[in-house]
Amino acid sequence: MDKHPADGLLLPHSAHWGAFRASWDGSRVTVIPHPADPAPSPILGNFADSLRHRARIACPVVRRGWLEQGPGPTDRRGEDEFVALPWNEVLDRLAAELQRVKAAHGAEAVFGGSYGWSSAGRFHHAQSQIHRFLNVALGGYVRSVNSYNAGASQVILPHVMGSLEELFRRNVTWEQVQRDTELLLCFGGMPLRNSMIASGGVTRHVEPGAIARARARGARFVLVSPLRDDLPPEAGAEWWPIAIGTDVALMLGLCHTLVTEGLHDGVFLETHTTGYPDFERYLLGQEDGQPKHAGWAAAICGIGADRITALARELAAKRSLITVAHGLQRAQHGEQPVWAAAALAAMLGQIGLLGGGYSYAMGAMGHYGRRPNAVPIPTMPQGRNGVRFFIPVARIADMLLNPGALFDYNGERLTYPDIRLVYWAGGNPFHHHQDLNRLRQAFSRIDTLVVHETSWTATARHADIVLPSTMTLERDDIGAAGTDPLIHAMRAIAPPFAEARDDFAIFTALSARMGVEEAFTAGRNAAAWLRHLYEATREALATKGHEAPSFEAFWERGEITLPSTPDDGGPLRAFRRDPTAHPLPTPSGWIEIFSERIAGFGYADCPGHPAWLPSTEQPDARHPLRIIANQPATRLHSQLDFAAYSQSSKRRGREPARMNPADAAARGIFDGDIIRLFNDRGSCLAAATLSEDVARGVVQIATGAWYDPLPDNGPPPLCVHGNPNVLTRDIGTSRLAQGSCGQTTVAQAERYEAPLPPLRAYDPPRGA
Ligand SMILES: Nc1nc2c(c(=O)[nH]1)N[C@H]1C(S)=C(S)[C@@H](COP(=O)(O)OP(=O)(O)OC[C@H]3O[C@@H](n4cnc5c(=O)[nH]c(N)nc54)[C@H](O)[C@@H]3O)O[C@H]1N2
Ligand SMILES: Nc1nc2c(c(=O)[nH]1)N[C@H]1C(S)=C(S)[C@@H](COP(=O)(O)OP(=O)(O)OC[C@H]3O[C@@H](n4cnc5c(=O)[nH]c(N)nc54)[C@H](O)[C@@H]3O)O[C@H]1N2
Ligand SMILES: [Mo]
Repeated sequence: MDKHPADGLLLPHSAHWGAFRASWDGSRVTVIPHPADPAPSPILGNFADSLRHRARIACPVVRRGWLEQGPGPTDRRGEDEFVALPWNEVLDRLAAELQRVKAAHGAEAVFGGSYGWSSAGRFHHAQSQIHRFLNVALGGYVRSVNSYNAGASQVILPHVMGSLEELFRRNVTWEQVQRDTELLLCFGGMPLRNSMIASGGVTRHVEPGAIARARARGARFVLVSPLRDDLPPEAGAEWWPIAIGTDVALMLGLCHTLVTEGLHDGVFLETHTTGYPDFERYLLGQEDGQPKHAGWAAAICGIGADRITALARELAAKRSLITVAHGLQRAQHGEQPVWAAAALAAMLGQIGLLGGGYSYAMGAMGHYGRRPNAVPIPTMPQGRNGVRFFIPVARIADMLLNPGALFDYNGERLTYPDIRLVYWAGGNPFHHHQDLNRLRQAFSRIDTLVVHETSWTATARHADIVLPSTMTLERDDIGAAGTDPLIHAMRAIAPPFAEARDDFAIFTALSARMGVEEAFTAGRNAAAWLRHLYEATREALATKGHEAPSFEAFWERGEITLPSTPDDGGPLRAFRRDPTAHPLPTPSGWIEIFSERIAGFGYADCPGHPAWLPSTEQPDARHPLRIIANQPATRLHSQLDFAAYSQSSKRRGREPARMNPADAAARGIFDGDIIRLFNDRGSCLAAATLSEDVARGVVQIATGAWYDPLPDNGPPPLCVHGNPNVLTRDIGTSRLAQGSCGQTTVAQAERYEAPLPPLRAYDPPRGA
């Protein structure tokens, strides 16, 4: 039993999936959701058995090959055994290795992009800590830009409407949806499992209530998605099971109907958009000889032409809101549905109206559809990065495999740096990246991989140096998100596991060895940092005349409430009212339905207006099934996959793969059978789960099952657990954004007849 001063006390804490009170009895965590949360996330259930699970990393370790032969390329990563070393020795060796790489190759040989969600606290935020450390200790690092969330939309939207964060985090709110919207057209849906999550956390999960109240008032939901449960039953949605990757054709069919029936808003297009005439020529087929009429769209997307024309009329007649899930743009040409939906909404002329227009990504996370805070939340300063190299985040394997190669990005021609050392804290590339067998090869090219982790993820297993981090429940922090009015005192409820240390403490010790401790810590310990970070928010509150409690008062109360911005529709409403006084941050200041700038880049895979560009990967005789690899309902990404609630979804320990009973019957697959999903890139096992909620020809397998390769079954090895990223394609969305294409791929499914291999993903590797 691990004793702690907080034993048995219920103390406030917060996670990306919500705020709560927790206590620790020496072996288990008890969690009580925050009283203000009308719909707490069941993902809270993953904390109970997490802190002392065997998957936790107990002490610092070094890969034997690295220790004995020194740094360098090797295909032993992920297979070698580890050697436990005392903290002092491992930190000495790591500091020396960082200094070697910096002296021999410069800071541009260090990739510290280190993408990942880590935990919700703003001080112990692993991303901020590692970036600050690398800036201070090495003068910088090769960084990554954009996210796996929104890799395509983050790049296209600023050209055509404005920044994703500025425009869409303050736009149509859930309050407006429940009061004003009459028709919601949801591409990819707004699944409650997804809106439960927000980076930094949300206290009140308002979405189920808002959807139910909108429907009770008479609002109608149309769900365009391969999965019926991408909207909750509360929505009572009409389900349009579209062929995956064909939404742009449907959108164009709707646009074509609007223009040919004179239902488009010519005044709005004239006064608030630029380039519509070019788009109209394309719609009418004057560019390529093919009118994009409803019948044309129907043949591509599998939705009847009559339904398309009827929906276009209904959209024009009602207060209509269009939403597009992030998932649609995590695909080849993912920029197009984001842009085509903007064009459709512009033609409807309701952008900026109460409850109408376009709310990109609404429902994809808890941040959207809320009122942002009127004062800044605490954030950890990261310092200055002196290295000019960067990559769009999902190009990591390309970068490691092709040093010196040129690539296109957003109108620029950039060079991949020659990376020798990769340093990760707070993310799991063997969760988030595509084509994991290729990623494995990429990691075999470098000299050294350093990972800070709480638990034995596949990324930690592939590292040369593994340093055990504390989990959020083991340290004090401040929980806050820019879209949640509550700031939480996150109190430590349990002592650190075994030899685990906070990332901040690890970087402080490394800084001391590298002669930069004072610059890294700024003379503060963790407790002093919490006060310091809180002070910025307190000052902003005081300046604006709000109650501004002292840090002690905040810590004692456990939370304080920040003022919110008004529900005023944000920049899009202001732009609608007066486009001259409140232009959008695009080159023209208007919504760009044709973009001169994008056209000027000359990319065939992202032309000057929204266009139907089919994926170059289509189902064929060998791989007739479409895979949807979407967000998991029972966890956040791969976090705490070993814990109780995530485990409750597994069958015979394997990740469930949902498929339509007709597709299962055609393959002799029964509910609960272990199946093998495979394509030319890789294969994984999964547990067949039959459901009429899945469109025919589709297999849905959530991301986040820990990669568990069976080495003697390859190459490439079989993942015996069910990580779909062994199947997905590692290509950019287009030369414009170079975003991730992880959402979908093609594969075949068959019953797995061989004896079921044991799962080893949660067992510590040899020597650890
Ligand atoms: N095929 C496919 N792939 C996808 C997606 C998809 O739709 N399909 N979605 C993508 C998306 S949207 C995203 S955002 C990514 C998510 O990818 P990631 O953000 O990399 O996934 P997480 O599992 O959240 O990884 C966070 C890691 O941080 C660790 N951690 C938690 N707290 C701490 C801490 O305090 N210190 C340290 N050092 N570590 C900590 C956790 O144990 C965990 O391993 O995945 C992407 N990958
Ligand atoms: N429980 C839980 N919630 C989460 C997360 C998590 O890991 N767990 N992750 C969070 C993060 S980091 C992010 S970025 C968001 C992600 O938000 P999204 O990316 O929007 O979420 P996904 O579940 O990947 O995709 C949403 C749906 O899009 C549908 N879809 C896929 N392809 C197509 C298509 O071609 N056409 C149409 N019409 N539909 C399609 C799929 O059926 C899928 O269920 O979720 C957040 N919420
Ligand atoms: Mo994400």
